[in-house]
Amino acid sequence: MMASKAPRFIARATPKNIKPKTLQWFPGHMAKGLKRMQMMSSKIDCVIEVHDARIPFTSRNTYANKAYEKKPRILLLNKCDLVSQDEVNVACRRIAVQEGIRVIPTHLMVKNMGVMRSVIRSAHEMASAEQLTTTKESYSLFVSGVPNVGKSTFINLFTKKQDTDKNKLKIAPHPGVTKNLSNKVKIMKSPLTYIYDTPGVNLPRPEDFDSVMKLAVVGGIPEHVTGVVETADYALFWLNRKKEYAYAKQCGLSGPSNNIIEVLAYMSRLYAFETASGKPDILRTGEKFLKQFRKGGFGYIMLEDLI
Ligand SMILES: Nc1nc2c(ncn2[C@@H]2O[C@H](COP(=O)(O)OP(=O)(O)OP(=O)(O)O)[C@@H](O)[C@H]2O)c(=O)[nH]1
Ligand SMILES: [Mg+2]
Repeated sequence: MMASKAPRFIARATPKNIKPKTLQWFPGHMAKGLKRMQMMSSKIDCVIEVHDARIPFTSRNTYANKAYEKKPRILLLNKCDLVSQDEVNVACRRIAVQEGIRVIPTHLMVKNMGVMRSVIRSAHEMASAEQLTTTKESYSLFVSGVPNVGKSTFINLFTKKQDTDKNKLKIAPHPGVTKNLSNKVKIMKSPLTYIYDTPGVNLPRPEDFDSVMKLAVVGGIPEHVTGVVETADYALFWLNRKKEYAYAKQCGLSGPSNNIIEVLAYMSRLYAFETASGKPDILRTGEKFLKQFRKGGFGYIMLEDLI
């Protein structure tokens, strides 16, 4: 007798399974930060934009870019450790060709000062070319980008080991940590180079569903804004779309699923996450699911169709 084959899994075609709570997150500090960036812009020689490699096109905030649109820019595609090298290469090439800017893939959890100094040297070159000069006495740079991409982490790499925590910028794995434009930080003696940290700025209005949900999945918008289960559902959509099914086993399922409630119910059993009434604690499990996703626990995936 022939063994019956397991039915082939078909990933759902639409990401919009569950409606997000809201698509808007633009706290007051972002509007203030943007205004200050606009005011400071004339003093800046070059902008170092930091982006999340998992959403290389979405995290390009054209709205914030308007604050310094005439300035030369370098783009760091950060958190490359969470995406496949092939996808990073394609995304870097595509952005460089489409926008005519230099794109550098980075992984800032590893302190590679050679790469960091080459970023700053590129900023010097671009600023000098823009201002038609060969040397400048000093340079001032901005680091900018959407929340939680690693802007403050980048600057801290230049501060000395012996610096106390007081001198370091605050870093945390959630968005909205830097709330104000920082004082200038000296990062190079020769040529004298200063950099300013800036608050991560999102879109002031929900421009489109996918952009907001992608930002929420990678931690650029707090998941309580879009909804924990709703955000986890969007992450599940991309896991299935990219055929990354490791989550199924890790959540205690026998195979992939298009249903986030089913996935979280199984996962909650594994972790014994229950409500006081003994039901699966879907909310707490949803947070755990997102945490796992964000650290690459279910696979390293880019939330973009590159082909
Ligand atoms: N996996 C990984 N994590 C990173 C990398 N760079 C930074 N992080 C982490 O990302 C989180 C956010 O870093 P921050 O430097 O606070 O990000 P930010 O852009 O300044 O965030 P806001 O101030 O909220 O806008 C922290 O937990 C960092 O440790 C990276 O290359 N890879
Ligand atoms: Mg910061």
